[in-house]
Amino acid sequence: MQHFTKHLLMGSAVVGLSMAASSAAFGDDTLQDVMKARGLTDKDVLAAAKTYVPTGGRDEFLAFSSGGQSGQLIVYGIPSMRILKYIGVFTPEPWQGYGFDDESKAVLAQGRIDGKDIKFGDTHHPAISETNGEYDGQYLFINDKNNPRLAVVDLKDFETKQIVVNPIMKSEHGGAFVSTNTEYVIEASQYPAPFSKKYVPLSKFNQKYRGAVTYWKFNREIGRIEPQNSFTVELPPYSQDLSDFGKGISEGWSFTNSFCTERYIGGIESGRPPFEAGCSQKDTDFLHIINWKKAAELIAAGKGKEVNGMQVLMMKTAIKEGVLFMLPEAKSPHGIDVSPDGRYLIVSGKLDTHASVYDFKKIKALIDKKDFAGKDPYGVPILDLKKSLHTQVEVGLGPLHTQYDSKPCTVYTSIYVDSMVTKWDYCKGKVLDTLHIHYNVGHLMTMEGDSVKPKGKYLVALNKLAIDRFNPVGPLHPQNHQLIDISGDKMELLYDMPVPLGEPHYAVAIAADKLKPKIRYSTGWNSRTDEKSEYRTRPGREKIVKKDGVTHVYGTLIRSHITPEIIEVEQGDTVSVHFTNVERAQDETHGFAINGTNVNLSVEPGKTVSATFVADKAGVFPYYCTEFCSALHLEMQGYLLVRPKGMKASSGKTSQGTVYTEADYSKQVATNVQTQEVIDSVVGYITARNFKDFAPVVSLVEDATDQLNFAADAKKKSEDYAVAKDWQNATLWAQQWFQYQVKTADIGLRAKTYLEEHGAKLVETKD
Ligand code: K7E
Ligand code: CUA
Repeated sequence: MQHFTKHLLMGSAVVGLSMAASSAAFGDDTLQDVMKARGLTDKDVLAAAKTYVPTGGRDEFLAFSSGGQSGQLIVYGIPSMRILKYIGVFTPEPWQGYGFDDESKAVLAQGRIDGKDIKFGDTHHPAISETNGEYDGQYLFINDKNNPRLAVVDLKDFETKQIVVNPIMKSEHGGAFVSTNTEYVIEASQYPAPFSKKYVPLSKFNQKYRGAVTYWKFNREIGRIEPQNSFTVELPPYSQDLSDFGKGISEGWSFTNSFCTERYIGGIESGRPPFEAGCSQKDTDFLHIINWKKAAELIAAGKGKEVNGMQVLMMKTAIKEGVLFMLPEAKSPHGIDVSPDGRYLIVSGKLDTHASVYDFKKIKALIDKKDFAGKDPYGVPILDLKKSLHTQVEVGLGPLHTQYDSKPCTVYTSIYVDSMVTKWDYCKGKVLDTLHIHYNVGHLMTMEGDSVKPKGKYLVALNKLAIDRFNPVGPLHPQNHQLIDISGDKMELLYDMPVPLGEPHYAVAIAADKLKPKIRYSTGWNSRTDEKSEYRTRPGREKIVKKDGVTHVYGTLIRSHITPEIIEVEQGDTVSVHFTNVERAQDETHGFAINGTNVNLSVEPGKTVSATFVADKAGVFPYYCTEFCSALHLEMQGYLLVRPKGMKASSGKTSQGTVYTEADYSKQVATNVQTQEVIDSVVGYITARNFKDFAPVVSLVEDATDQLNFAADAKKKSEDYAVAKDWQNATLWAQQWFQYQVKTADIGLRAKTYLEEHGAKLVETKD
């Protein structure tokens, strides 16, 4: 024990020594030696230096990448490409307890479709909330293509707060994209289907199948989508694809492209040429141009029709009121990307070699003059392609997505078939540079590239195939995100990052300093509803109560114990455990898992989470904390005892462990007195410095003070027992007193280290 305390005190000194030793060994190698030994070129070393973030350092940007079929989000830093977090969105994520505690289960349950739990999500496009067209770092939205759903993630704690289900679509690809002040989040359907849930034969495709684009109303005050204030515009049964909102001069408009405007229906099994052949007969498909501001007004004026609880502006009304227009675009387009000033729309046809730049000024003039080239089969006015174009540029074979640089007129387009990125000037219409990519690039991402003020600097190519880029790990390969330096005239490839979590279609990156996530929750917080939990519990107020047939356990978690330590119920009881993490220290998450029950909680400081289950089997079920939270983490344990139905609770004595004597008591007290000296010296160090200037240290000090109060409490108990000569209890409480001291010392040392590393200054003492 004494040794342990000393070790705690020495902690920082020991680390210091070993670092000195290893840097000496490191120092024997010159950079040249290392380059030679590892076969690195000057270019490699330069790339390494550009991406390396020294230990303890921070990245300049954070990227939020779709986790594809995993239904999750991946958060990583740029330029280091270090993965920081996965965020559970449409699927359970055990580490975060997402989908295991009652609070987050309620979020996932919002994503049920017709009462059915959907166990995966096909996430494609994340979008960060915007204020005046700039990323504001408050919220993030992401879509599920397979089951048309949209999720809201709050960037205050990087947690999923809401899932909404689109009630009329059967698939959805053109989301999520936000309007310039995040009034709406757009979601466009992909594969045409009837709005109803009924069977409709394919022979009725043209009449009964439809596309749609939904504008989900976002209420920033409460951080939630309001389905009752959202609406949809009905579209022809084309396969609508990606979308984007207008801004600047195109503010109030949105754009959605489409493929298979042939409305071709395959059927290889019955001898018909397949979809892929029939869906690319025409040379052009249609960009849908929608005046969403006007559509919103029409809905507000009662011109919508309710379909499955959703307000829909039917095509007929949309055409009559001048809300919907079509613009031809080169064969099988994919991305539509609006320029930062909102004037230009860049679209590329996957089966073409060109990127087309449309000029919204020209489009708007044609619409205002009602200068149309024709109508589609549903009566939607079609604008003239040539009259709307600014320019077309040959960028390569299979162009997909375009991203904007901070440099004027500069864009990057992913070229799928040629496996390259083309940098080009969309004002002058000329190619500036190309870079070979490994392999088959999908989306590209520049820093804050979808905003009105792209930040340039880096480009990430989100590649579909990794093939031979990494150590082989079986037939299923990771995806590859390639980091490219775009600060100079030539693009430079810097780094390959394997992404082992579904196909990450798209990602968005934001300047890291715009994000201000919280360090801990205010105590007793339900993070999923963003309010105080009705089950919050203060230390000392833990209890087990039976109410309406449910045994509620109101517990707390703090280093290093779970209160209560024993939960006894009767077989068949419904048990609802509620745990509040009462820690104030940063990063002191506790887990809580019970054997055989699927109960698995992650309880971050301040959070209250619950798990409700039926104790259907009699037996003994240990529970414990799943996060290595302190030296006595393994002792953070307890038992759930489930008595067979009808059996009386046992009143027998429990095992007390070792039998203690007065000598044991005195020995423990001596250890505690020495430990206290250690604590006092750490406290002395901290209080002699301007620790109040460091918020994290202030929390640690508060936390340590709590622990010291607990220690004082245990000390008092041990002394009372000693007076009564009950050496058993006196020694056990003296040991508990020591446990609290150890925690105090642990926190104290963390505070001391923080002060040392952040240049705290000595303050004048008044005595
Ligand atoms: Cu091109 Cu869904 Cu945006 Cu995949 S999508 S790449
Ligand atoms: Cu708490 Cu381990």
